[in-house]
Amino acid sequence: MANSQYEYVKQFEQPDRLLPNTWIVIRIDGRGFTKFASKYGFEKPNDRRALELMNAAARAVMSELPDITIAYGVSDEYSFVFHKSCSLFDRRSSKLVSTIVSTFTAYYVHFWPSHFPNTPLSPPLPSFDGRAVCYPTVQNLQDYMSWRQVDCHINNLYNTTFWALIQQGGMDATEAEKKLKGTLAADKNEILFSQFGINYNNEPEMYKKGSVVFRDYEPVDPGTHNATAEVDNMARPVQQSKTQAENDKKKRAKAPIVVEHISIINRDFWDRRPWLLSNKP
Ligand code: DGT
Ligand code: MG
Ligand code: MG
Ligand code: MG
Ligand code: MG
Repeated sequence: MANSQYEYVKQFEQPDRLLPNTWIVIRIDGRGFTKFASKYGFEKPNDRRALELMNAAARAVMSELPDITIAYGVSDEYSFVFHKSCSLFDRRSSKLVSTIVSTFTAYYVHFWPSHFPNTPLSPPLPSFDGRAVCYPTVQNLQDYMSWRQVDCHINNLYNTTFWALIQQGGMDATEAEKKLKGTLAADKNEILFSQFGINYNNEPEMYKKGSVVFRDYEPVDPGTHNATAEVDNMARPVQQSKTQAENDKKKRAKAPIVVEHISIINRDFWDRRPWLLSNKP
């Protein structure tokens, strides 16, 4: 761009680089989805079509942005995690957040007709807000993910019981709310079972656990990796590690992106998939 007398305005731009070496979580959330859900007749408390549409949009975002390690979705929200070593867009917050939000929204609208074939979208169209938060340790990141999944469980148990009282028990919203006031999880399980014959454990996993999206990818086995590196170190150490990194990158780019409805609170999830949090993404 040529210099001009106007160029000084550039100095007004504020830097917004996110703290280096921290896990970046970008959470997006549907704007006014209470109204949106009722406009399109989403089933209560869970609409499978709507949740699968969210998952399809999240998968598309992940395939466009290979820097995303894992994502977790529930209700009208999705959290996308960037590895702590990520340098995409120089870690500029507004650029990362706006890219995720607009890519997600575009795919949500794009995939709408395949999930709601009989209900065309009309204005006001769906939109999402977004924010970025940095977590300095793996423990903090795992606690963040656990927080969202616990929230999913608490809300789903409440909503499942609330709507059973209304849809099957004939209560109105005020009566159902009153009935549930001060109840613990065990009480809600008991109401569901004794009054409606519903065993909460048998409810769909997507409703109880939310959706976890990740690359089902296994880097070169560390054992083999090291052994090969040792032999090759003498001859051409730089090329070897470069090739391995390249191969890993290719493998990663090709890895299928899966959506599962499993516990991420349980350490086992992370232990079984060390590549998700490894130091060399
Ligand atoms: P916001 O985020 O401040 O703009 O406002 P809302 O209305 O989006 O509120 P939020 O995000 O706290 O809550 C999500 C709303 O979306 C909540 O009212 C329930 C609705 N929602 C999400 N998924 C479903 C679904 O599968 N079925 C139904 N019926 N509603 C859903
Ligand atoms: Mg909100
Ligand atoms: Mg919302
Ligand atoms: Mg929400
Ligand atoms: Mg541009």
